[in-house]
Amino acid sequence: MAFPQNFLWGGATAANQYEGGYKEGGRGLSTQDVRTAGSRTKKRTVTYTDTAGNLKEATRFEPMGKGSKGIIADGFYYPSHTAVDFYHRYKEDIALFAEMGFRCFRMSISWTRLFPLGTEEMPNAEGIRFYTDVFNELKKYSIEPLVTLNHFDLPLYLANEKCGWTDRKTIDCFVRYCETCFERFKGLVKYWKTFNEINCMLDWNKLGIVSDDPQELYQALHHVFVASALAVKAGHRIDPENKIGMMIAYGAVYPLDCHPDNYLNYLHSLQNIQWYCDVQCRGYYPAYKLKEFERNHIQIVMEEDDEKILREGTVDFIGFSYYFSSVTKAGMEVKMTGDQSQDVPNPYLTKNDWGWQIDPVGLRSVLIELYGRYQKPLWIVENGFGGIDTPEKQITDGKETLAIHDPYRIDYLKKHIAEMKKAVEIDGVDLIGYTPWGCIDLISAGTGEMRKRYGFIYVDRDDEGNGTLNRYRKDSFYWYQNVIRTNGEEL
Ligand code: BGP
Repeated sequence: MAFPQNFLWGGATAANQYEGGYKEGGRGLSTQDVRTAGSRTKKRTVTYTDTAGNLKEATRFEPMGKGSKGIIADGFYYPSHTAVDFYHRYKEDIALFAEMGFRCFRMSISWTRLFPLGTEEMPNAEGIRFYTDVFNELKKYSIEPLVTLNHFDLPLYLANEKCGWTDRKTIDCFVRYCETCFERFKGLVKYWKTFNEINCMLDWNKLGIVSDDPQELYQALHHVFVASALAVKAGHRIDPENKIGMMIAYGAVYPLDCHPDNYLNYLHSLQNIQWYCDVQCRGYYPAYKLKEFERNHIQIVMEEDDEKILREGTVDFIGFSYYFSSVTKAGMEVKMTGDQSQDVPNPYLTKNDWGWQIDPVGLRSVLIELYGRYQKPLWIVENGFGGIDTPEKQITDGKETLAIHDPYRIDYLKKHIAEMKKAVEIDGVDLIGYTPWGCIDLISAGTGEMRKRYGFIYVDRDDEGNGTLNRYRKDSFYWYQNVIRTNGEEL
């Protein structure tokens, strides 16, 4: 058998795209709650007021300017508010995950459900109760939770009033929140990740930053690194059983051809992604990044203990998302922004409807690359096929239901799992888990749409927020159930 007996098969979600209940149970607003819906051709925006009180919109990388405040405005649709309503339907969903045979379930905790403003000393009791109930429900079916402590959502209050991660004090707020999670959910949760896709955080939604000045962006990110390391240390102290990982968006990258300049650029593109792992796995900024800071006159202000904290707070495993690969050529920089359409097409690959180049072999290459470089256990915490499903009405046992035939999704996952298998069996990679993204249909992070579906479970909801929210098993549901049952032997 290629995969170890205890291999963690499961699926992945995130609170801001799945949970909903945005004003219930004492929850506070987050930066994701002021993000509108978009599409492949129309970018999502943040609605905010400028210092003169004018209502404005900004896309992800447009700096909003000092004094701007994210707000919910009339006439806009904000998909995170209801999302697909895990808040009220978690029992039904977890039962479906159990039916598929999940051994693990990746979810995130909404920071503002526990600390509505982010600055409180004590957590919101209702929030603690909600997650305790969810973890107990998972326990009932022996499903291990894998919890992301921060999946792109920052308390709106911290963003609006404290400039988010630009302010070093946000570190204390985050660490307090993490310590609360480690203490309150001790014995219920063992696997954690600090920040989702840390290499995709350089914008207002994640950092609460209103400028695009690299000096400010990197300083804010430095605070995130320190906060993550402190959280790792706290997690280990509170429960030595805890395994705490980092998380990065990591696609395969190729040089256009064997021209030496293209190869060199490819190496630099890799560094552009790897330096995040270097900091979180090795515990220090790599020399090539420090040189880059120096060239660009960026000076990271560090407090006396920061270097020590980074060294002591290295992670136990690497979690990464893998969806596509990219091609790089001299003069071009590859950024893992998550919603990029690949600028240089790869003639050997096909694309999905959102322009993402499908590359199962690239997943094996990435597993070899990451394991070779860091020798830490790896976990594919996101992977999957975002596509349009066409449900068909059918009558089963006299009741009308929906059938969803999704051979394209099965094909994508089958090919990726086959490559994972080779990485484990042939290349000796220590792979501990696989949690495909959006195991149940949810809101797309990049576009805010519902139509970009990843799930094994179909959710009746459209891009404007209409639909019953009822759940239906897709063909891929039964296929994945058999993959788990045979521990990946039958694909
Ligand atoms: C990653 C995020 C997820 C998820 C996924 C798919 O970047 O961690 O939150 O949504 O990408 O992206 P999208 O939803 O844009 O298809």
